[in-house]
Amino acid sequence: MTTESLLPIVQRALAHAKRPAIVEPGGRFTYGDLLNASANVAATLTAECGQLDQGRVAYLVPPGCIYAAVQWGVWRAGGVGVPMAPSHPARELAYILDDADPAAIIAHASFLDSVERLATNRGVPVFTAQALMRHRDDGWRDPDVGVDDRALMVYTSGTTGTPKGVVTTHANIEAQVRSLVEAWEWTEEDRILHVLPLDHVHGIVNALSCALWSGASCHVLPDFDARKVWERFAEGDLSLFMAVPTIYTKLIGAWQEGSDEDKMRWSGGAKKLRLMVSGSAALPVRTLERWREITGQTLLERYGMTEIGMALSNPLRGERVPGHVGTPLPGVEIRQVDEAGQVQDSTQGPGELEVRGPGVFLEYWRRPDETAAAFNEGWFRTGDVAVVHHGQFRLLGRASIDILKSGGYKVSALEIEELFREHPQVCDCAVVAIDDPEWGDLVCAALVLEPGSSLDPFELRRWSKELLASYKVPRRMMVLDELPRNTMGKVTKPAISDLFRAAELGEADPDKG
Ligand code: MLC
Ligand code: AMP
Repeated sequence: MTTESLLPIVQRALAHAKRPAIVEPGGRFTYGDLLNASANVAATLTAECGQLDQGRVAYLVPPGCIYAAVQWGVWRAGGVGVPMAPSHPARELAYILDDADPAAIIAHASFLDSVERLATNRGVPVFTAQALMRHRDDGWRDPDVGVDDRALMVYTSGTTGTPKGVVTTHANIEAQVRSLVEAWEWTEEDRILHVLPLDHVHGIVNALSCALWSGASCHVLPDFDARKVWERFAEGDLSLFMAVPTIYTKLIGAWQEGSDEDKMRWSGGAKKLRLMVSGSAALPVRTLERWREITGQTLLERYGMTEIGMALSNPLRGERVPGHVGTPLPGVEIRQVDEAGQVQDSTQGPGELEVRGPGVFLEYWRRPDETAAAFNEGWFRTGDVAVVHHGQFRLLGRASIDILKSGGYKVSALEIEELFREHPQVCDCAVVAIDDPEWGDLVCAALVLEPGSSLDPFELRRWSKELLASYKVPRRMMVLDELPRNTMGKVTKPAISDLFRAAELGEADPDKG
C-alpha cells in the first residue's frame, strides 16, 4: 500500500494492523481488517460513482465493524460521510437525503429495502455495505484527500425549525480528536465500551474516532441495554466508558433492580475502568453522587457541541467539580459575551459562550446566511450561557427557550410545532420542556384543536411517532382552549411549562398522551 496519500487516521492504523479495532457481539475487526474493508468500499464507490471529490455519501448502518469500514471507505474515496440513524422514520431520512443531495447511499443489508424505497424517486444509487466491503480491487490507490476537504456532515436541530447539516473537515475532526486524546490520555491499550448512536458527534468523534486514532479497541453494543452494559463492565477488561446522563440514570435504575450478587459483580467490574465520562446534557449532581456510591467512579463531565466538538472538560487528574464542566480543552479558546455580543470578563457573571479553534466546523450545508449568523468576529456563538466559579465553567442554560435536550439529543421546539400544525385537526401548538430526572428535558406539547375536533392526544402521539425521530415525540400533551400569550400576542412558553409542571404534580388533569 502506498502510504503518502493516506489520511492521518488511516495512516496511523498501519502501525496497529494486528490489534483489535472494533469488537462487536459476534464479530471483530483488526486494524488490518478495517484497512482492507475500507479500501474495498472506497475502490468500489470510486469505480461506480467516479471521483467523489467531496460528494456526499449517506449511510444507514448500525454501529459496529461495518459502520467503521463504510465511514473510512467514504473518507478514503474523498467523500463526505452523512450518517443516518437506523431508528429514524422514513420522513426524517427523506429530509436528510433531500438536503444532503448525496452522490450515493450505502445501506446495511438489513435496511436495503427501506433505503431503496427512499432512493427510487431521488435517482441516487444505493449500495449494500456488505457487498462493497467484499469487493476486491488490487489496483486501488488512495487519492489525495486534502485535510481541509469536507469529511462529515452531521444533522442537528436548530432554532430555525428544520435540521441543518453541520459540515466538518478532516482537519476539524483531527483537531477535535487530538484535543481529547491529549486531555484524557488515550493510548493503544485502551478499551472503550461504545453504546452511543453513530449519527452524532459524541459517538462518532469522542468514542469511535478517538479510539481508532489511538490504536485502541472499541467494543460496540449496537443498542443500549442497561443489563448488557453492566454485564460487560463485570468482565473487568474495559478502561473507558462515555455516555449521556440519561444512560447513567438508566444504569443506576438497572443496578438497583439487580440481585445482591449482580450488584457486587457489576460494581466490581465498573471500578476497574480508568475513566468514565458524561456529556451532551447537564449531569445532575445526584446522578454523579449515586454513580460514585455504586462504582467508586467520579464521572468526568465535559461540554461540547456538534459544531465545535468538545470545548470544556473537568480534569482527568485533579478535582472534578460536580455541576461544573471544567476548563477549555487543548486547542480550544473560549470567551463570554453579553446579550449585545460584547466580550465580557469572567467576573462579570453569566455570559454566552463563544468558541474558536481548529475543531470548529466549516459551515452549515448550503446555508451561508445561517453559517455567517452563527459567528461573531470569527467566534462560534454556542447559545449556551455559563458563569465561571473558581476558574471552572458552570452552564446555566440555553439562550433560546426553543432548544431542548432529551436523553442527550437536541430537539427543536419549532420543528415539532411546525409538524403538528400540519395535522388537519390541530389549530395551534407550542412545544416546551419540563425538567425530568431521567430525560433531562421532557418534551411537552400544548395543543389547540380546530373547533369541533375531538382528536384524542393518544391518536396524535401515534401519528407523530410515524413521522418524527422517537426522541422528538412529545411525552406529554395537553389540549388548551387557547395558548397563553403576552400583551404583544407572543406565546408565553414559561406559562405553558408551568401548566405541565402543575399537571405532573397532580394539580391539573392533562392528557399524558
Ligand atoms: C428514546 N426515547 C426517547 C429518547 N430515546 N425519548 C425521549 N428522549 C430520548 N432521547 C423513547 C423511545 O422511543 C421509547 O418510546 C422510550 O423513550 C423508551 O425507550 P428506551 O428503550 O427506554 O430508550 P432507549 O432506546 O434506551 O434510549 C435512551 C438513550 C438514547 C438514552 C440510550 O436516547 C440515546 O442513545 N441517547 C444518546 C443521544 C446522543 O448520543 N446524543 C449526543 C448528541 S452530540 P416509546 O414511546 O416507544 O416508549 C452532542 C454534543 C455533545 O450532544 O456534547 O456530546
Ligand atoms: P448538540 O447540538 O446536539 O451537539 O448538543 C450540544 C448542546 O448540548 C450544547 O449546546 C449544550 O446545550 C448541551 N450540552 C453538551 N454538554 C453539556 C453538559 N455537560 N452540560 C450541559 N449541557 C451540555
